[in-house]
Amino acid sequence: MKITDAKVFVGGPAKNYVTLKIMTDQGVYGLGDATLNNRETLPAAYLQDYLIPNLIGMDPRNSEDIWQFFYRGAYFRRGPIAMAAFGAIDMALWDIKGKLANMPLYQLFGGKSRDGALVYAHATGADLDDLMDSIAAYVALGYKAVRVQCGIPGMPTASYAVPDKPGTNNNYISDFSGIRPKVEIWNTDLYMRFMPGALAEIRARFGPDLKILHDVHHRLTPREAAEFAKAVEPVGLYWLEDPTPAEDQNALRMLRQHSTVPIAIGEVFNSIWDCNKLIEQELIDFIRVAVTYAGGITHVKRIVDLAGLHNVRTGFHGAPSHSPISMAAQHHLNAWAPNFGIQEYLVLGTPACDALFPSGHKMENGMVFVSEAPGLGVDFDEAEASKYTYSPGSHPVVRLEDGTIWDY
Ligand code: CS2
Ligand code: MG
Repeated sequence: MKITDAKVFVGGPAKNYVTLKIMTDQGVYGLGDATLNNRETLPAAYLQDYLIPNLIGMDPRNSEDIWQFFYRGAYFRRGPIAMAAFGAIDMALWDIKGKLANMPLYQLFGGKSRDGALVYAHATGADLDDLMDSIAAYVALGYKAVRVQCGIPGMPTASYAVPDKPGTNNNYISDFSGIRPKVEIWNTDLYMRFMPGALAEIRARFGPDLKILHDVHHRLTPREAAEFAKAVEPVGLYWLEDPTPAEDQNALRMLRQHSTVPIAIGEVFNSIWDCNKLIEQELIDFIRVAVTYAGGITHVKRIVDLAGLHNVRTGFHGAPSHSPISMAAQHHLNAWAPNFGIQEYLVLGTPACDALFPSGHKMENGMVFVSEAPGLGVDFDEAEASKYTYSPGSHPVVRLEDGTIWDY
């Protein structure tokens, strides 16, 4: 069996999705997602200029050898651009494998460990009253878990929380904002003084059953993170996410000495080497990698297995920048993984997105039920795709009030 061609599509409704389609001499094709948020043209170019010319003629069933060929054969390894490009190829090859076997991918991983997989939505508010309304609306929709982000009183600008209404896209990152990033100003003291009390009020309002998640978004130093985690311990968070810049794998040691709040990290990681120490030393409770950014299903399965050895559960990233293709791959992993935790679920879910990516996966009452179709269980409509073009966007850049660059 041979790969005969592969095409890359960049564009989509409200998002610059990077979709890979691999064709074979047996007529079976596979789909992959290489969407690296706000840097979409780079994995697309890596695929078009280097990877696809080498793919042609390879046997699509040899997904492990192809992964090793592109990873170890590249010499200069890892990084989000390369791993997103490999990730799309790997997803597409697994999609082909499932179609050849006439099985949904979770069956090839080892079958189902659960029917429904718990998901969480993003509740946001410009102030605490707004946020309470947003949480209440998601609870009314049947969500059992909600991430809560709030505008901070007196904060000069940055709060990465823009009020939205439940069921809409959490488009707090404008994809089509142009190549020059907005500059937001951040003040850690204001955040540290306000947020623990806000989280306590949310717990008091919604009771002990609601799973409350909060994302610090990499903005605290190790000492500040320890102080914050200690202050929020009585709230009983489901998790505290990215308390410190993720690449500093030692940063969580101090936090772990001062608080039992569960820690989730990993959405910016792109290989097992970014997180193996965090997992082996049990400095985290949830690993947040994404199938696109971390080299596809083959590599993420290795990370899930390592995490399982150390009582670390999955909490895959699922921001709006992930297309229904990589979310489908994650739905299959979530159905199988014995150490599944929760899935972030913000896929656009608009009629335009559903038309571009017809999918058999269902979300009901705060749970996702995986498709039983062979392969990924999602398709891609090239006629729909022709309606969209790439339009540059960029994450905001955050500075402190004295001008120091900080973490977005
Ligand atoms: C956020 C991300 O969902 C999350 O946990 O941290 O949405 C993040 O802001 C974006 O993926 C950045 O592109
Ligand atoms: Mg996050």
